Amino acid sequence: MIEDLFISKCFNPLQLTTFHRDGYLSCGPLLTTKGLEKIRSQCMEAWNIYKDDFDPQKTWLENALLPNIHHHASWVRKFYFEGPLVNVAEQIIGPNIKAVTSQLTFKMKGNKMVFPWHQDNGYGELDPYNAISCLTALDDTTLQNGCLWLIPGSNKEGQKAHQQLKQNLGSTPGSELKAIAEEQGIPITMKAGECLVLSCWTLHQSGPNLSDFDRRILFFRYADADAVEVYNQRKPRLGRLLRGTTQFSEVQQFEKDL
Ligand SMILES: O=C(O)CCC(=O)C(=O)O
Repeated sequence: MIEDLFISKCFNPLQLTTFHRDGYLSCGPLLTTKGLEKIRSQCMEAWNIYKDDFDPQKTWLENALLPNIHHHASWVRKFYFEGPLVNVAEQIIGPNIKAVTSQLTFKMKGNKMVFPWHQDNGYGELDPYNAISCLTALDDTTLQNGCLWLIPGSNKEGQKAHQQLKQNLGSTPGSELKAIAEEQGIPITMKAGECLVLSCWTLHQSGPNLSDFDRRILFFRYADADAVEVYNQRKPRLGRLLRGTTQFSEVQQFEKDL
């Protein structure tokens, strides 16, 4: 039963105003204890099949990222396609919604790599610019184990120039961006099962995991159903249509039977 696993969520108007002003908002817990256990265990099954132990010679992507986790874990798929975040996405983006990214970003103990300052629209620029990233903590995230840092209000500054971050996650972004970010960034700690929603323009980073505990995050991104990839000749971004309609037939069909 979905109700045993997921906790429904609806922002009030004040919360929505806060989200649009600050570029982020905590949803609080979205997974029950049972839901958290189920999702964590399915994610770990997939992780152990596809990923090795942390290796400092490997890139951040190789060590910490497992894409398309909804292909490998049925309860993650339900959470992604039918869970409480779909309503949140509709409140923020509007009536037409697609699910455009699901991945694990697991900073396991021993992983001391930072994920440098960036906007999620810096990796994969989508237009319209109202996509959201939703980070659900599968462990408590702390200052010691590499919680997220972000700059409140940075969403108001729009699209930033990123230095080939897609290929080069281990490097630092432009020095100006880094200096501003380090002065203004705040840490966001979370309890396992809680979720943080970010605007596609909110600058964020995460630090090294210096603790003896894993720091596992389940990452989803939702976008307007007609969102296009600016970096890819404005082709429609493929993602399962979750709400409303789209002008693109390939989106209508995408992962329809998953
Ligand atoms: O999981 C992390 O440490 C950072 C994740 C992140 O910033 C992202 O996926 O955009």
